[in-house]
Amino acid sequence: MSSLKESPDSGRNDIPSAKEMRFGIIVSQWNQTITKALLKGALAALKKQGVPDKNIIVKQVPGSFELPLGAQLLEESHHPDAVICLGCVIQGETPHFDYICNAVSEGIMNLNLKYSKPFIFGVLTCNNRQQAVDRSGGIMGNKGEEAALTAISMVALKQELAAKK
Ligand code: DLZ
Repeated sequence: MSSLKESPDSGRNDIPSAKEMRFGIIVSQWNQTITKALLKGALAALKKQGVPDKNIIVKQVPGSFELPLGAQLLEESHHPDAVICLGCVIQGETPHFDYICNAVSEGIMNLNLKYSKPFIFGVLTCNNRQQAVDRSGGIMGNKGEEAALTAISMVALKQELAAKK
């Protein structure tokens, strides 16, 4: 990983095997140069941890605002172990940014609790395009990759705690 700053996933070597896990990825088309790079990072991380291609389904939505519904539809149609939501919202001149960020973060959090399943917030919320470039495979790492590792960790936690029920 190339991240300069410390993050929960920096230098991790405790990521559980994900060979049997199944993932949905929902990715926004807005700022798609950035979101494609996030997707690339997420797919690379899942494959590195042993997830076979057949266990990954990727679907697109028009913008980040649509991520929660897209994630819910993916959950209801495919029942993956986790859904990774990827998007990029860049601050403009109007309060649109705040409305989208608040709606998406709350929407994704609600899905976690509604389905008792990890829905990962892999959405960049940036003040400018450079910040987004830096976080999608640049000097600040790739947040898509981090989102994928977080998804694996949360699926493993759910499996571990389910076994104790
Ligand atoms: C409308 C809009 C704007 C202004 N900016 C972004 C953005 O930076 N990132 C993003 O993912 N989507 C943006 N959108 C689109 C909204 O997410 C949504 O697709 C539309 O408002 C239609 O619901």
